[in-house]
Amino acid sequence: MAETTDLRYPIGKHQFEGPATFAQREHWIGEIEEAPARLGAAVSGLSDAQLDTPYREGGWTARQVVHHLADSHMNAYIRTRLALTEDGPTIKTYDQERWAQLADARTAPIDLSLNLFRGLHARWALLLRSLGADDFARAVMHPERGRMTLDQSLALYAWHGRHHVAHITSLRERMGWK
Ligand code: NI
Repeated sequence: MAETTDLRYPIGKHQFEGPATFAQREHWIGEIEEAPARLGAAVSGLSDAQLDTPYREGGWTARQVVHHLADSHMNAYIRTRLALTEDGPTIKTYDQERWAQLADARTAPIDLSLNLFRGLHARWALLLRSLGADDFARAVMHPERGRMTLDQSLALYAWHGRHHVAHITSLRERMGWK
């Protein structure tokens, strides 16, 4: 299926090897800062029935997407802190599909994760803004992806936020929800 019509990748796939320039980092940190407001706008006014609609056939519901963003970015934030305070630590992966099937991820009010996401991103951006170029070269060892620098992680999670927000905004558009 062509990328432009693949509902799983509304903004395309992500690829970045790094290292980043100062301007790229500034741009991505800005996206980390803006992500909670974008997510809030994407779900604004949706009913419970709309939130429980899968964004594609067989995909997560909009509600699961919101909770997934909080879960995923909490892991990423902790990995950022591990990279900064330990020497290339090996990180723990998690089964995101199974996390998304746990009861709270399927049914909890989205405000819980919207609030979590807002506080998390505010702290994450504050930390990222305090770092120098050397810090962005620090890394964790991912059991499947190998060495991942903070530059790569920043690029990935800036993309990841926009990627999932686009799942919800494209669902809204296709369904004609105002
Ligand atoms: Ni994701």
